[in-house]
Amino acid sequence: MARHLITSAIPYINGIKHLGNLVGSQLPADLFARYQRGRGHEVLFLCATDEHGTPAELAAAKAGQPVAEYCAQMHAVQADIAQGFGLSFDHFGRSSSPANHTLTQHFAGKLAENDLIREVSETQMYSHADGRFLPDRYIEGTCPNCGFDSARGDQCDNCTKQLDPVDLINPRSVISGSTDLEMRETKHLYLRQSTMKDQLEAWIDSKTDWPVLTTSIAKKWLNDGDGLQDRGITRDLDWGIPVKRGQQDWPGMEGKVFYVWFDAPIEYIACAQEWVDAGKGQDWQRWWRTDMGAADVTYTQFMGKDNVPFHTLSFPATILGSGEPWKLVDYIKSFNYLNYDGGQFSTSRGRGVFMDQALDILPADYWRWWLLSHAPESSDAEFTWDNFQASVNKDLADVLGNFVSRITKFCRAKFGETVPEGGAWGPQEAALIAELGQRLRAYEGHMEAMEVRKSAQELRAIWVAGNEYLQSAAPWSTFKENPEQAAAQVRMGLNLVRLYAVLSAPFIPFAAQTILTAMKCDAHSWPDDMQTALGALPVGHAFEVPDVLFAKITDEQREDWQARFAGQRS
Ligand code: B3M
Ligand code: ZN
Repeated sequence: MARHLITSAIPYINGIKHLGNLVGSQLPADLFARYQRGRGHEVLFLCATDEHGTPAELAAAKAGQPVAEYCAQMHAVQADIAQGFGLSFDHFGRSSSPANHTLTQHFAGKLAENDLIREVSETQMYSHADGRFLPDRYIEGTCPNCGFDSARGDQCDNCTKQLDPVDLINPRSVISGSTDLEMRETKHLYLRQSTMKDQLEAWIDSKTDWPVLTTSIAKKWLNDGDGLQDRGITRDLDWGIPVKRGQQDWPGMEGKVFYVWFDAPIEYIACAQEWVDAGKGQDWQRWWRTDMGAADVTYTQFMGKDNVPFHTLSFPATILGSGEPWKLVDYIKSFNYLNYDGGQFSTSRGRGVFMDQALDILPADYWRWWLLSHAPESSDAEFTWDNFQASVNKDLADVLGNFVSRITKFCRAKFGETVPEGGAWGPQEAALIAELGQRLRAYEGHMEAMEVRKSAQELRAIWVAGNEYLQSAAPWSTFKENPEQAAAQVRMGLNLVRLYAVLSAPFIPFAAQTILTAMKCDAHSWPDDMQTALGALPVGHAFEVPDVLFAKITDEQREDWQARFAGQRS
């Protein structure tokens, strides 16, 4: 039995994620976790909310709530939606947890001990009215480039020019509106990652099996100069993890917190502690410390391409720089972007389908199937309602759903709701078994390699093979001449139904469970030998015809949804 540690990039706390976010990290991570569990391996699958930084503070302010309260509430909302999508996290943690506070401070202490931290004096905008330093996004003013009057300190949303707060004309505080601002000196901690270039490069070079998307981004940042510059890891914010050196105060750092991107990946580790604290498991070090049992763990991370630099450079710099035997990632699966109906998903404009809305209109499996079978792997992908309707109706309703319903109903009509006796399998069944055996190995190969689209294609081909068999064996015709042989064909069909549930569960877990329940079968085990797997439901085994598994999407629904999600979520 192998051991798989799997993490998905942890979604920001501020708001509900759209389908593009989902398919870029959490959903493929879930696919892989479900598959590895299905194969009988030991899996620890972790995710969390990313709760610090200015976006969290601003969103809480906008909602008129204290930020801690806002985060607690949004965490519950996100956890609920994740469950609705069948995301099978062993634990869904919070980067604001006590475990992450302690661990983040611990890492900072170790980095300081190893002379990898330096203090830098900077000048930053200070607001007298607010009594605090203002991070870039807390300052607004007139854009010097286009004259837009609500340009942010880091960027103008109107002309997209990157800005520095000092560039703004008539700068004001976003918190109070006050213009009583001054540039003041403030000290920050920088991680000296530039000194670790050789070590990081050697590590990345050793990962010859990584996907091109991951390696090319890592290399670009490594060699572009900018990527490995020493990085500020502290901020003048109220909300976050207080800057400490282990458990010691850090003179000069009073009132400051760690930068969100410093503590967020550390939450991958802290989340395992939360998992233990929540009573769901024991011994988190066994997953994370190579000196405490994690040497044989395979660690895989899933994320969108914009997160790759942080996971290939900054986080490894934290881990390596600590000098302690923490587990480093073995494989990083990254994704391009999913676009929405001729443009981009937009959280700020409410353009596209968001996770809560998706579940309001259709069951999770419809989305899971479409998203995974169209995952943006080799390039960006696009969601269109036509394509969604076509692939749900064809793959799920016509191919899989129809197969299940046809064979179970036919059996009920002619033989009753038990696996019928009589006849024997011949050359046609032997050919099907051989084909399925081959396809199964191909499916496994793609799943192991995390080739999401290819896996979906192969699974679909496995469903199609059953349909073609049924079409040509035609037990409804055979039955008239030779009911015994028809019984043998039906036995094959019913066993295919069970097999499909097992093989499809990583993609469409809810439908898979419905099928297994209807087949009164709790044999989830992954097929080894195809012949044996297709004998799992013996003669006399009782089942029930399941309800319709997948209702087709009508043209009317499609048009209605297309209009509804075009923009302006309230
Ligand atoms: N929250 C960004 C994102 O959701 C960020 C990922 C953190 S992973 C440690 O895309
Ligand atoms: Zn501008």
